[in-house]
Amino acid sequence: MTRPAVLVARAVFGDIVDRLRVHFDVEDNPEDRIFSKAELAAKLAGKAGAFITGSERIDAEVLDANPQLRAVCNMAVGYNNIDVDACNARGVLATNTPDVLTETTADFGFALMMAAARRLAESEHFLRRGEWTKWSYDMFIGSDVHGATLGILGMGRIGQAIARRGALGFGMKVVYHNRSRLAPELEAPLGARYVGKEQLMREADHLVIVVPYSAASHHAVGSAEMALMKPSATLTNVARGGVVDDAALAAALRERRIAAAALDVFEGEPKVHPDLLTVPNVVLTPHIASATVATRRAMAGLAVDNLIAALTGGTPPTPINPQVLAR
Ligand code: 8YV
Repeated sequence: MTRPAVLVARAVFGDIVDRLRVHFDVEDNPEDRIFSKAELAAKLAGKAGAFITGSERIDAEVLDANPQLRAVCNMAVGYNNIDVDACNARGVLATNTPDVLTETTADFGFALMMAAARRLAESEHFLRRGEWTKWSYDMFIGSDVHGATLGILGMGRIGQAIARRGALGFGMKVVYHNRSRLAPELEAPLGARYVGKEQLMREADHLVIVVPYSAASHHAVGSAEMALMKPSATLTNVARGGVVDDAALAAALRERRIAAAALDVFEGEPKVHPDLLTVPNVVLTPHIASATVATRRAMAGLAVDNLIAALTGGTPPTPINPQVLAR
């Protein structure tokens, strides 16, 4: 019997890819080229499944070019790179990697928020430029994190983990906005208060955005929302580029309509809006919130578990569209 073939679309831990070789003929990409859409469709020819990351877009065209494809397994919790409706229509299973990155991503979101509040990157750049010649009372004066109001947009697993850090570790008051309100037993230990989006913008000293990207969340935070924020407030985005209007944010930062921002994700990344590169009061990191050895290995391992189960008659642990399995 011939073994199913799978594509591993990006370079990833060799020992974890080796687990696929036990079951499948694996075409991998150790040189880590980013495939164009046409190349991706061509690479998928003859493949029953694919290990993908956020840089591979799986849409109707790619699926139609590959009617043999049965599973696409994303090494990411966010899956806006996958057209799930198109997968459903063609019976293709899609999987993601929830849970394993929650705490790591929350650590980084909290670190970014603190860096923005306390002007960490801006002051470090100043020091490296050799501009530190004397102490002064207001040099890189910022705002407190402890005791401040933490505003969370998107109170899913990662939002709740950031709220836990703020409430339990830093004595922060937590306000949040989400599609739906949390159960009282989840709100209570955090002292978390559900508010409308506008109120969230008005009340937050430190706004952290953790909402998944979709057509509905495109530019959920734009100039109108920023206009409601306190001039002393900070904005942190660890969700997806496109949830924040980056051009509007750069303008708000330049004009000091808000105090500072920290971004791990960008519209059209790895390109970064040029205006963000020239405003000093923003911390910029290259989409690394989940980047610890343990977590990236856990994410890769879970994507591999999903792919093996999907193609060997097992039960994939974290399907996005489990209804496909029932067919
Ligand atoms: C990934 C992420 O590193 O999981 C997600 O949704 O944004 C990151 O953890 C990235 O998407 C690579 O696939």
